[in-house]
Amino acid sequence: MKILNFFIVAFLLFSASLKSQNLVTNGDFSEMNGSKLANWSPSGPSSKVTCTLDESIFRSAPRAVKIVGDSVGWRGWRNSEIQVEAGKTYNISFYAKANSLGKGTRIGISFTLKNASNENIGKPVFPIIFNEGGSFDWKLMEAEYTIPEGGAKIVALCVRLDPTKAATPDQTVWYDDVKVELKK
Ligand SMILES: [Ca+2]
Repeated sequence: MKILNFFIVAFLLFSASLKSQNLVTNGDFSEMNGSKLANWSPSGPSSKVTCTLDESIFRSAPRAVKIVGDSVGWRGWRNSEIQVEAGKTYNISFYAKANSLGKGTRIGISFTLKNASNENIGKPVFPIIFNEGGSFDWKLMEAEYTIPEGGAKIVALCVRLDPTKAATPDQTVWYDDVKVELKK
């Protein structure tokens, strides 16, 4: 029986090692650092778009992030840097829920790529953009992205709300379970 238990444990460890690791620290928004969200901070130029935490609406307990805005100018929640390897492909994903998004308002994720010398490579990348407006319940959005030559880290990974002029008041997006995983 002991030998059988050993094989079961060994198999479980092996299975766990096959799963991709989420490179986004605190991607499920579960960890706090005092009164602030660990590893994430509000970011962006708009003073009329607000970033808050929501502990009543979430996909995974105990919370999700919420962004509300009705004016032009984006704002979002920004993560700290992620080490990546040039030439490798990564799966980028998150769950989003939305209320009353105006026509043309963009939600999604953006980041900047840097090389090992901390210099930007190209322009900011928008691997996932949704701009069809409306309201919807938790929905998985995902994309693959291959790191170009010289790329060493992803910085300013940001889940965001970019309202347009035609936006409706109180348009809201929630994000949860943000992941960047090496594609196997
Ligand atoms: Ca969560």
